[in-house]
Amino acid sequence: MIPVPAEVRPAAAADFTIDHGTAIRTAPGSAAARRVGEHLAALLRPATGYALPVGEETGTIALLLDGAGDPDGFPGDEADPERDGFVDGDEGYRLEIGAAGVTVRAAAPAGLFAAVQTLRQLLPAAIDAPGPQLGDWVLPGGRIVDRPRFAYRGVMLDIARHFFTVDELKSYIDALVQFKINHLHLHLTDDQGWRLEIDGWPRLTEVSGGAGTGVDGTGPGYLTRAGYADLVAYAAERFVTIVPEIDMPGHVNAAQVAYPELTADGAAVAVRTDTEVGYSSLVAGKEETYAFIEDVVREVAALTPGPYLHIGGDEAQATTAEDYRTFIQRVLPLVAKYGKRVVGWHEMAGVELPETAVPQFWGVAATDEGTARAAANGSKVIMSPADRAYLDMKYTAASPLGLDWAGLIDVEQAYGWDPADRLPGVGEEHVLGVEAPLWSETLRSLADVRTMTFPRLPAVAEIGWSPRATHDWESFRHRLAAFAPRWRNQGIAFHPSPEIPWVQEVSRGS
Ligand code: TNX
Repeated sequence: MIPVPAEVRPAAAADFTIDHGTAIRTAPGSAAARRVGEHLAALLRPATGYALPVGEETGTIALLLDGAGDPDGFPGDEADPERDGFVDGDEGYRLEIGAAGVTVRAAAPAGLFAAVQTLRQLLPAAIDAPGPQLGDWVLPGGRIVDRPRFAYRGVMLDIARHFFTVDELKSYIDALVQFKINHLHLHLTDDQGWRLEIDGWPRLTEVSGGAGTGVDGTGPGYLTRAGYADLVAYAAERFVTIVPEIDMPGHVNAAQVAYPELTADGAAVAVRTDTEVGYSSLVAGKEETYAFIEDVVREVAALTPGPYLHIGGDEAQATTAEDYRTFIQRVLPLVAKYGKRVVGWHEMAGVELPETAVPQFWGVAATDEGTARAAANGSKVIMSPADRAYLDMKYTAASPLGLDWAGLIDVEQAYGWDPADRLPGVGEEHVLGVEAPLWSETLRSLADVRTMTFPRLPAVAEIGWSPRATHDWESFRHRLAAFAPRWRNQGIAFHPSPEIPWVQEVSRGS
C-alpha cells in the first residue's frame, strides 16, 4: 500500500471475499457517502463483473459516517471498537475487514473516499483491468486506522507551456487520487500561453490560447469557463481541490501579447514559445495593471470553490525589488477581497505577508529567510523543494523528457527527505503539506505527463500522508514494485526505474 497507513493490524483467517452477492451499504441520509459507494462500485464492476448494488439498507461492505469518535484515542486501544481510536480530521478513516464483511468508519465523506483507495490497493492488481477477469477478490482480514500527516498533498501541472484538455486532466486526477493526493494546482498562465477564459478579456484566450502558443509552436488550447467548472466539479467529487495559479508579476508575456496596454510603453510584444524565463513583467506603477488583475482574480475566485488562489510571484527578474513589493502588497488585499487565501512561490515571502498567505518553497538552497520569517509570523508553508519534489526533472541523464537544472531525481531521491526537516525555521507545525510540481516545457502528451509522474509521485504522496516513523526506503521500494501491473492494467505509462524490483506478472488465485 502507498501511502502506507498509520496503523495496520492483520488478522489471520478473517479475509473477506467479494462475490456476486456483495452489496455496498452507505451511511443513511448522506448523498456524499452514497456517491463514494457508487465510486467504489464503479471501480469494482469492470473486473469482477458483479452487480454490486449500492444502497442504505443492506450490504456486507459498509461505508459509515461516525463523527462521534474520540480523536485523542488515536491509534486506539481495543476495548470498544465502536468508540475508541477514532481518527481526527476529515480524511481519517478506520477500516475493519472480517470474514463476514467490511466496515469503514470516517468522520466525513473524504475519509470514506480515502478508505476506498486503500481497499482498491488491497485487492489483486487485476481489479484495475478494464474488463472481466477470473479471480478471487479477496480482501485480507484485519484493521487499518489511518489519517494524513499533512492536510495538503498536491500535484501541480503546467498547462501553459503545453496545454492539456479537460478529459486529460480528469484522467490525471483519476491516477493521482489513488495515492490520496487532495490538491491539483493548475499553472494556467505563463509567457507562452494563457489557458483560462476570462470574462471581459477575450483576447487572453483567443490570441494567447490560440494556435502556436505552446512551447515550440504547439497548441492551441485553453479551458473555457464551462470546461474549468466541469473540471472543478469532477475534482470535488473525488475530494480534490483545484488551486488555480495566475502567475504575476513575471511570466506574463502571453497576457501582454493579447493586451499591449499591460506593458510599460503600451507597445506590442512578440509571441514567445521558447523556454527563457524572467524577462516579462506587469507594471507595478500603472493602474491598468490592477484593474486587469482585479477582473482576473474576481473571475477565477468566482469559478473556484476551493480556498486558495495562487498568484505565482516567481522569477520576477524583470521587476525591480521595490516594484515587486509594491505589486505584491497591492495584490494581496485584492485576493482577500474575493474571499481567497493567497498561495505564492516562496519569493513572495520576501514581502511581509498576512499569516493566511501560504508560501510555496521551490528552492534548492538549504535555507530561505523569507519563508522562515513567514512561518515565524504564522504562515503555513507548502514544501516543493525542486531537487526532491520536481516531477519535471530528469530521472537520469539519459531521460528523453524533462529538465535538469535542479539535478537528476530518481525515486530514492524523491523519497529521501522530510518536509519538516528541510528548512530551518519551518518545522512540522509550519508545514501545510507537500506538492510535486510538473512543468511542461518538454511534455507534449498525457503519456509524457504520466511518465514523469510515475513512479515518483507516490514517493511524495507517502511523505505527505504517512507518519514520519513509517519512512523506510526498503519497504517503500518493495511496495512500489507492486504498482507496475496496476498501472499496466490502467493503461498508465510509467518510467521503469531500475531501483525498483518491479512485479512483472500478476499471480492469480484461480
Ligand atoms: C522554474 S519553479 C520555474 C518555471 C519553470 C521551471 C522548470 C518556478 C516557480 N518557476 O518557470 O518552468 O523552473 O523546472
